[in-house]
Amino acid sequence: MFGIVGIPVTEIAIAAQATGIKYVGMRNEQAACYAASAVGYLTGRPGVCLVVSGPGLIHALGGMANANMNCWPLLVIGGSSDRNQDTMGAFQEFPQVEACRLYSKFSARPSSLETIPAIIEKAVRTSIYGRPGACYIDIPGDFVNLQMSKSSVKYVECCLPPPVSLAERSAVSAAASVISHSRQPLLIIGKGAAYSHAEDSIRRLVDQCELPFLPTPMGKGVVPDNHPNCVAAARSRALLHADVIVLLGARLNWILHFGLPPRFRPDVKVIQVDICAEELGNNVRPVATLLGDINAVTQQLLEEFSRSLWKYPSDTEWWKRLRETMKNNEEKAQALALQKSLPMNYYTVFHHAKKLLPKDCFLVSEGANTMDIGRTMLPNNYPRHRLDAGTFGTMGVGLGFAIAAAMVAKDRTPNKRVICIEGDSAFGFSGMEVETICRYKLPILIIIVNNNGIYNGVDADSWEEISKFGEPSMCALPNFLLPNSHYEQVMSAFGGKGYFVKTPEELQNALKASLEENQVPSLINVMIDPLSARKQQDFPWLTRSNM
Ligand code: TPP
Repeated sequence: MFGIVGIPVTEIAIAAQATGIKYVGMRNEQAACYAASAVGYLTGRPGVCLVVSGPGLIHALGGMANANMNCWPLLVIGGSSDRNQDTMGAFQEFPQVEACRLYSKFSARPSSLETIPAIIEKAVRTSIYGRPGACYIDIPGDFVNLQMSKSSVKYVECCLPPPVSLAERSAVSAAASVISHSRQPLLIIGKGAAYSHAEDSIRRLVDQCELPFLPTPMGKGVVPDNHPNCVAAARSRALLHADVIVLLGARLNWILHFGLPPRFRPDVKVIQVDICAEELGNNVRPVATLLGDINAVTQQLLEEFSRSLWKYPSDTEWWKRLRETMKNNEEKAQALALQKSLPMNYYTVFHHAKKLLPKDCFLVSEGANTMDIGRTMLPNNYPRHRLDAGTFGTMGVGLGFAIAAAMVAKDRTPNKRVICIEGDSAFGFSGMEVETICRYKLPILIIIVNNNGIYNGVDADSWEEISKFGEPSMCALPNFLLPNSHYEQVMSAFGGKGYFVKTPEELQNALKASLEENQVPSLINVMIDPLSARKQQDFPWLTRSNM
């Protein structure tokens, strides 16, 4: 349970601890809600976000919206004004149940204390059944200290795990037939596949059928990025020329350019595998729809291919073109990474990080260039080990996600590191959660890739010049932030280790030092060229960031 206490929920947090629920006190409800939703993604059971009434709940709405967009389970419990003060202008009064309806699958207030267990069960069940999402429960202040006899409580057993649904057999055969007749097939692995723990079956599908695959940002690691069939380094070309695309828990939304030309062939045949019926047919009319659990449906496909023994030939023109493009793109990125000039560019920073970061770490990332370039440069080897701005493109998720990952790791894999790679703007959205990280001594390493701005910034001299023209609010571009900000001092202010680095050597040393100190949170503030950008792109639509 993550939250911020106050009237009327302090007692709920204390009671939760008394029953053995961990309570993590955060500094803003938005970050608390992001953290709770990330626990839902990582564990398949909703984390809880506990908030006070009115403004507390309103801060959490961002986290609820983000969870719904990502299809992650989440339970928000909000205190609200006493029932006999409703509509009277009570302290922090707000129509909370109504407000949460837009941001949740289920939003309700129990009618009495006795019904709380039943309503919690329904909220938990709703959050994880079907397409996962956020649920809200409203607890009026006067409930909190009400007395009742234990015998009148209607205890309810926790819901059964979500039922696993299979696709129609005819749809599976149709999909297998389309795939086996394709000349340029492509599997796209989304975070839905990660959520459904489909890693073993998808890995077998890739290996058995020798198919090229492309992960979406949080689908990375379902099959390791270093698998020879991963064509992430030729993403645009793979999307543009594939004649058959199999979507495994990935949606044809903005992240996949809606599945439409000019980014895709107009005649591309799409096979959709999804848990949600309403998702099927969005933007492109599919040739086959496989409604069901991604893991179970992938196993159905595997059975079908085991009968036919079909595999995609390894010597096709398609493979040749994909491999050439990958090699070309990797060489371009490598050339930028090895540039010696200072200040460093993005590629140099990630090149050094890649060499030193543990292979099994959680990677949390947000920012525009920082996140986009980092995604291409830093490999993921394990499923559910990448958390980022996601489907909603939300800045501010990073530290909450990192705290959630560290809390989950603490219980299950205690030595696992959480690396949180932030743009300097992105860090600003939830920077005070560094105090939370230090309070709970979480082994999180924050790396800020600092270009003094949003997308781009200016150096200190240019900032001085600009300031001479008048008020920065009138003269400075809206994306500029204060040059050379010492964000690492936020970390040292709370007892963690802070590093300010300008050269590759300083970066390497800071990385080594912070990774050695396993239990000390640290922050490396890496100054880069304020004008550093993505490498030259082959397609005009890739020259500007999407967010
Ligand atoms: N507010 C929210 C909540 N989400 C957003 N996506 C934005 C604003 C718009 N936005 C997109 S990326 C970004 C912002 C503010 C920050 C990019 O700058 P930075 O984090 O420094 O990364 P950089 O691109 O400079 O590496």
